[in-house]
Amino acid sequence: MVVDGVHPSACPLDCPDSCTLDVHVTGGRVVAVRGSDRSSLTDGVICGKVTAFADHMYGDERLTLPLRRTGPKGEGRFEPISWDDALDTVAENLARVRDTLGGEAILPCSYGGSNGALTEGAVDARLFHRLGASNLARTLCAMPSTRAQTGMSGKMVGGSLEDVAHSRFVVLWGVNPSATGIHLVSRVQKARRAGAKLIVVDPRRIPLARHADLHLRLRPGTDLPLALAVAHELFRTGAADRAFLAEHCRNVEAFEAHAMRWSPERAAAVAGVEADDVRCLARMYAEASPALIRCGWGVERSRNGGAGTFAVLALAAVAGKFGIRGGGFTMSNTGAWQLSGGAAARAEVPDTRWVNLGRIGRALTELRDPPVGALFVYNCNPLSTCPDQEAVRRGLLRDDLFTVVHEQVMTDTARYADVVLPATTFLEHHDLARGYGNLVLHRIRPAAPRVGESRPNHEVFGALCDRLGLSRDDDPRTPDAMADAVLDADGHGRGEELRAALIDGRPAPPAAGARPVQFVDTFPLHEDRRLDLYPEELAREARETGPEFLDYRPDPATDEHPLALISPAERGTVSSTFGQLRRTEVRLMVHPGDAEPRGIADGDVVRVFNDLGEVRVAAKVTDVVRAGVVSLPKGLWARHTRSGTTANALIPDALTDLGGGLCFNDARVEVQPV
Ligand SMILES: Nc1nc2c(c(=O)[nH]1)N[C@H]1C(S)=C(S)[C@@H](COP(=O)(O)OP(=O)(O)OC[C@H]3O[C@@H](n4cnc5c(=O)[nH]c(N)nc54)[C@H](O)[C@@H]3O)O[C@H]1N2
Ligand SMILES: Nc1nc2c(c(=O)[nH]1)N[C@H]1C(S)=C(S)[C@@H](COP(=O)(O)OP(=O)(O)OC[C@H]3O[C@@H](n4cnc5c(=O)[nH]c(N)nc54)[C@H](O)[C@@H]3O)O[C@H]1N2
Ligand SMILES: [Mo]
Repeated sequence: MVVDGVHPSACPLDCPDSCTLDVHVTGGRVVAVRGSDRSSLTDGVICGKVTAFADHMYGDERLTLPLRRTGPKGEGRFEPISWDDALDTVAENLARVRDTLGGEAILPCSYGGSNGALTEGAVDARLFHRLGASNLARTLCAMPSTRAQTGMSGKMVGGSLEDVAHSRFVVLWGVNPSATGIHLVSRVQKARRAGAKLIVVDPRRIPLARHADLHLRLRPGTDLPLALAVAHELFRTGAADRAFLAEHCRNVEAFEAHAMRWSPERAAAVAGVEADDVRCLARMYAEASPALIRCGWGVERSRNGGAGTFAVLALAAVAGKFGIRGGGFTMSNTGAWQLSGGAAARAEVPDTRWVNLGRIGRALTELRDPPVGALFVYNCNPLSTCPDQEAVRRGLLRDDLFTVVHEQVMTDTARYADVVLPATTFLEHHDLARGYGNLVLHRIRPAAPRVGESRPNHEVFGALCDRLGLSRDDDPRTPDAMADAVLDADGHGRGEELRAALIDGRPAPPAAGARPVQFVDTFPLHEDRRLDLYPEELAREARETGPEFLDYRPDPATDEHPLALISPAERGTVSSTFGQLRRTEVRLMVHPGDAEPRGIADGDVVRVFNDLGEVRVAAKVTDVVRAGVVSLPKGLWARHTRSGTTANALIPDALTDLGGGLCFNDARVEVQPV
């Protein structure tokens, strides 16, 4: 029972900051969500999105009842049905598809809606694994960079975001914290006030670039040659830390050989920056301490994304920037935890085919033996967030596909469902969430009564397991039993300790501590505790997908489609989450040097197109983007453009060099006035 008052909670949305929250409830409704000071990173401050979370919970578009489709797919006409009817229909269809086409014809589709261990990979995994469904390769984000980090260090924990305030040199490389993790902004500003230099490497002038000492506005997808050229300069000028490299790294020669092929001049020509700026970055970095590289996810989403991320992070080793608070690198800190919802699933991963989520359009339209007969979407809005939007749409339109969508609001994807199930939000259900930037673990409990008849994931999947005869007596079913199962399986053996720590909404630190220093408190997880600068596993993987590891894969621009399209994160949404609340008009950013020869004036409606599709939107002529690059926000809904298509309609489903990730920042397009 949830009562009025102020309840502790935490945000499990897909964001590095994992804020600790206080939720004010009056008359059974959330009236305010505020940042708590129970955790030092949050420090009483949260973003506008979660401050306004009540608008998402209680807005007109919130789903409150189970629905059955009454019109053609995509039209969005539904009628309410009871939960019993809805669950019976879903169970019957899953059983039908399994019995006629085989378990592999069932495809789960989930990604970043909830980063919690009780809402993702838990009872859902129990259902799909026991059904013998196809396995989902969750590639939409962080795959290339995870491969790079794992190969280099086994995913060594990075520094805490709080400690950025101690840095005297901060490189923001392909990250825009003003939108995507606001607590870094105040720490960067604090460091700057204490004299730190700030470097930004981004094709756009992000808000923090206005305060930067140096801004390298590279062409998208050219981080690899740029970072190798910085390494080249460090080696050439004798600034490389040979003692650190000898003691703590392996395969230095192979990395150095690749770096020496990229003079600042050669890299500058490819990346579209000044060679002097490359040298300047190397010199300033070599001289500064503590010096930090904060790498974001803008780098990984291209043909060179895995190797590019690798080369960026390797600079900290070449320059020997570890062993000091505020130094080293930081990117994803999930390596700090060895916890997974799988411990609550109690189900083996079946030996069935793997389907790459980023190629779901292809999967729905082309897979045979068996084709996909049932699609179960939850924690995800694939029509808005996956590549090749028109292929995804063609797949969702198939008459012989049974689609169920478990959602909080009527997303673009949900409009194509046969059955829509209303989902609770994180203020209405239990979860266990670990930060991927902030080093915290939270036990989330319901802070407010459920809206309408919405239900949490574990209840829906549990009910389906029951109906399909897949439940077992010893399955953890209640949130507490599930949380205990996850914590008891902690790879660091800290189950008891974590359980005791996670009371009263207090966050718990990882085994490495809340503010670890690299090469003091945390080390590479390889057996010899060394960083590998040319890992054999990555060399093998690169060879399977193209040229050698750390060899540059050239720009795919053509005469017909000369402009690079990027689609970075926006302040008001998390991917497509909260998109229904977006009221402002969306515009395509075009550089004046690209707009003028095409006869495009500010505010004109333009067609952005390539062989895959077309988007019609108004143009914003601005030098926030560099020449040769156009930008549309990620996570748009159909309603946000004149054509009902978004950037994803222009993004091919080509895979990155490592990890089978997606090239969201590597599409090529042309733009014309309409
Ligand atoms: N408000 C908000 N917060 C979010 C999200 C959101 O959608 N909205 N998304 C969440 C998620 S899922 C993630 S993964 C993180 C992502 O967090 P970030 O890494 O900050 O996000 P992105 O916006 O993808 O990319 C960052 C920057 O990379 C730049 N960029 C594009 N291409 C390149 C390139 O080739 N090289 C370089 N160096 N830079 C490039 C873009 O211009 C952008 O400014 O944020 C999370 N937080
Ligand atoms: N063009 C372009 N596309 C991109 C990217 C890009 O840079 N450019 N970035 C990619 C990135 S970084 C990411 S992470 C992906 C994200 O892609 P998605 O995983 O599709 O993320 P969201 O758009 O946030 O959709 C998540 C949905 O889950 C729902 N949800 C939230 N909590 C729950 C829950 O507890 N239960 C259920 N059943 N549903 C819930 C939300 O309401 C929301 O509609 O998008 C990728 N797509
Ligand atoms: Mo992401």
